Amino acid sequence: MKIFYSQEHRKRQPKTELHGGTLRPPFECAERLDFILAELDKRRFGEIVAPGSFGIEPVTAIHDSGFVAFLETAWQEWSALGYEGEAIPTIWPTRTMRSDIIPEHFEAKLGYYCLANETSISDGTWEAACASKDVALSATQDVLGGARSAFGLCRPPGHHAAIDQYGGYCFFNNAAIAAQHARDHGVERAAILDVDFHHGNGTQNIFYERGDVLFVSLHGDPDQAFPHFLGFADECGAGAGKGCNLNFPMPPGTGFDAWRARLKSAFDPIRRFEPGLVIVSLGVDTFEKDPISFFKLASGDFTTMGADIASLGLPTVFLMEGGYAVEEVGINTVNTLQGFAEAKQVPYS
Ligand code: Q9C
Ligand code: ZN
Repeated sequence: MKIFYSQEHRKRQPKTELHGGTLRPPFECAERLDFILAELDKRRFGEIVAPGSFGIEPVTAIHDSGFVAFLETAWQEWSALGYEGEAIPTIWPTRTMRSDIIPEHFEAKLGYYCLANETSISDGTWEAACASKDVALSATQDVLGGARSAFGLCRPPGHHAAIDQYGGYCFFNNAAIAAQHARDHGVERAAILDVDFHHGNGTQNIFYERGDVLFVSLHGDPDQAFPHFLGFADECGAGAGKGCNLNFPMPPGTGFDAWRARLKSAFDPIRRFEPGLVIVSLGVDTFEKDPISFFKLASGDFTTMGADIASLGLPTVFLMEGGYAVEEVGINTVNTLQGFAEAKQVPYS
């Protein structure tokens, strides 16, 4: 399996995450990828490949162009304001205010284009986000070219990024950009299976009214977990997308047996959709020791998960999302990939 990876992610080194009322070093840090690379190397698993350059068009095919332009210059515009810290919004167009005016003032723009302010914008964020989508697109291209599977080692992650909003450590929605790329290159229907602990609100937002991309997400009940305001079981898609959005929220303490039962119940709808490929939003923050999540998967369960996903018998693009127990992020991620790679190949029927 080819592992697509770019050093450019290191350009994003934020110093701050707003957490519990204080600014702390971000959970989503560059070291996460060091542990994944080290584990791949230790097991001699996969072949590391540099991504190609796909330009900005695949991004604007998914995201609002004003949002993309905002991100491109956000750090420079923030720096010009002369503050000491990183860019964090303090005001939003919430329920009681107007959201139909795109503001001129940069601090207002920050709130307009942001959905959660744990995520600081820092120097190099744009460059890292651009490299991350190129990693996702390269992995997708590999599978479109006939590979059974590929892994895009994306950082920053993507699944919380909506059409015109960043947050939850995400800027560009890598999985959505990848799915659209597949659609534009001969794949009639694409499925996105999101196994990150958190609901993929951005991916849902992007494809909610589309019938050509199935979105399936297993996640912590939004009643109890970030992103809190989306990801409930009754969100099934709308218009042409009716029936093409499936949410499986689960309560605190959920272990692998219960989680796996929900995963398997999602396989029939995925098969019936007859996708040309499946994109797995691979977060390993379902791990029992994850510092910000509440599922109870053990490291060995990720191997089983990978094999289960292989049983779909579909061309598969894995894209890195979350996972914050840094010491074990490598083991859990590579377990999933290896479980997939070593599973008996079951022909699609
Ligand atoms: N104060 C991903 O896994 N904050 N994003 C949670 C902690 C945001 C997670 C609350 C979590 C975002 C890609
Ligand atoms: Zn997550």
